[in-house]
Amino acid sequence: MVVLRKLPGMPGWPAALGLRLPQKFLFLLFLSGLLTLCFGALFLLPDSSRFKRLFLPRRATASASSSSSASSSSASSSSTRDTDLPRSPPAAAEPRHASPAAPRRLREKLRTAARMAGPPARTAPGSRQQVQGGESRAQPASASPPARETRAPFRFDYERFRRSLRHPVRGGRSGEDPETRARRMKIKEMMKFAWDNYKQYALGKNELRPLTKNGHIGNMFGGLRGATVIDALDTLYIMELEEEFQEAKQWVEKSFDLNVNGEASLFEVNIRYIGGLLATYYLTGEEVFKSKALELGEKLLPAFNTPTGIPRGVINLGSGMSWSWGWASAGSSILAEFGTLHLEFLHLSELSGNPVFAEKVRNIRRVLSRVEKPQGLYPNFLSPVTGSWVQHHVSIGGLGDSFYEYLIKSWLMSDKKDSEAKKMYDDALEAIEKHLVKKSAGGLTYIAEWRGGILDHKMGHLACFSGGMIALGAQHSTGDRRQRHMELAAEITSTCHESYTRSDTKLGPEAFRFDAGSEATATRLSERYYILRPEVVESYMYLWRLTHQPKYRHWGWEVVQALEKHCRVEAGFSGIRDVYSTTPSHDNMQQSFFLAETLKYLYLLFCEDDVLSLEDWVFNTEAHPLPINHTDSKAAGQP
Ligand code: DMJ
Repeated sequence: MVVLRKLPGMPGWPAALGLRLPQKFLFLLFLSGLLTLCFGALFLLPDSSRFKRLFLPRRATASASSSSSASSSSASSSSTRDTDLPRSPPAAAEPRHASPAAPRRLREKLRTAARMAGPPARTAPGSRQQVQGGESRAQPASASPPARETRAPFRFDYERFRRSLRHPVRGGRSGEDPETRARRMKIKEMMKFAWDNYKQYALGKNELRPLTKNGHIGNMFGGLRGATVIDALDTLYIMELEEEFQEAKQWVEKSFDLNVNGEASLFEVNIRYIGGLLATYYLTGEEVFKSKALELGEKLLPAFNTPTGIPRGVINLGSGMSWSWGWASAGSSILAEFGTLHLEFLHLSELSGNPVFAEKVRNIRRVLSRVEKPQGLYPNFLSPVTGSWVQHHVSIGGLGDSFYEYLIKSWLMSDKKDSEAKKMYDDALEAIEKHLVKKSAGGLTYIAEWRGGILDHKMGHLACFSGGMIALGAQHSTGDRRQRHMELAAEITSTCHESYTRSDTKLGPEAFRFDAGSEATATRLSERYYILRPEVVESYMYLWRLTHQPKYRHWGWEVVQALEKHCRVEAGFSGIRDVYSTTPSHDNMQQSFFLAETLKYLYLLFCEDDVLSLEDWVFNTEAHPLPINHTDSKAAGQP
């Protein structure tokens, strides 16, 4: 040892002290004991200590700290650490935090500290959650096993997933006619224009204000920024806008901050941010998208701590506090919100190995399948406290819409294994057909809204997604039922097309009515606006893919021309205030879903069917593609 070596010309320390042999021996014994103690004490120093980092290998430092302080790891929650979840035990039985060099008593101490700290940080959000009215039941935020140190880290096998796809994600591109190609290229140009202007004037804000050339933040995303970046990612990728995709990716890597403290819509954060990140991860395999999605998913968990497990609509992403929308009757939760989590949450569990996300949405399913449905219909407001309906308003448009969509898509995404979802979808559609589907005097089929048994003969623009959904579901029925549903899907889509063609701008209003002599037109001033919504072109895309009738491409092209004429402005695309007036009155907002959905569905309408094939993908309600779980290829362990 360096300190005891005799230097030339100098007596050694013990000799200099004039010690005899037995004394020298005792001195050496004392010195080595002292050194061992000092080394052991390193383990008790905080992570930040320079000494600790200097003397201990990195791995031992991290693991010791993660087990000895659950609260500190939750505060700095790194997604990869929290979600590299253990599934099976590792070969070595020794806990990872116990360095072989540490003395036994010290190791005991560390074990005790780890036990007292409890389960890993994943469960922490639930524990600091507070709920309005203090009615939260003691519901663990995580049901996964706490003994992380005895299990191997979970890794999602991305390569295997890619081999399970039946088509290349961006398609094969063979033998298309020049007109289709030119139209697709035009839509790609629109996407580039929308992105470039967002990037130039609003990068890092949630949306672009194209008239005033600045950014909009809004209050839906709880302090999160870059809604347009996240919503645009997979569209840029699919359209092969490589440079623009890299710009968006770089923003996510460098500037996308999840440590925010604000009130967010659980639904919007899920469909736009988590959906967009998950889809981009599956398309590209880039870890950053996965880890951000998982980290954000964890932040949403406290919203589920209610007596029924039905989440509340609003959550503070910093504190975990959650509450219901002020406008929702009697503190209720909204069907289209808590019913539109299933697809994303199953994928969060699939990618993390953490069952907590899947458990949350399975519980929602359980509550919904048990509650009594008036005439077989699902009202839009449910109490998260009692689990019963708060008022009887039923709609396949706003407040209800994507709940139905997620039932049929859950079944498809499960490779047709989730038969409960299929049955709930079939039963709901049957009740809708029986009570809500109507024909106007002029012969247009529409889906009315229902208010405690009384029909409101109105269809919202949002309800126009249902043509595509019903066509998609019909593919898996047989005989009469299949034909009836395909006809219904085509008729609804045609009615929605009418709502566009009957306006002066050839764009459709927010809501249209079938009463007092009106047929597919808005009768109220407040319903005349168009905010770049996708639902009508979404149905064109599905019906094109499922029937190949050219009219759907014609109708899609009409929309492209109308958008160019009435919504394109110098610095992006803007919604308009009145679809019945050709004198432009722009709303100065380029919605993020215009890039996520409207332009993506238009583009796909002019693509070959193998681009994001319906055999491999389901689209979440924000048009972010999530893969179908091909169970046959998994079982066989092959592509
Ligand atoms: C999108 O954010 C989603 O489609 C959602 O389901 C409801 N509608 C908007 C676009 O209109």
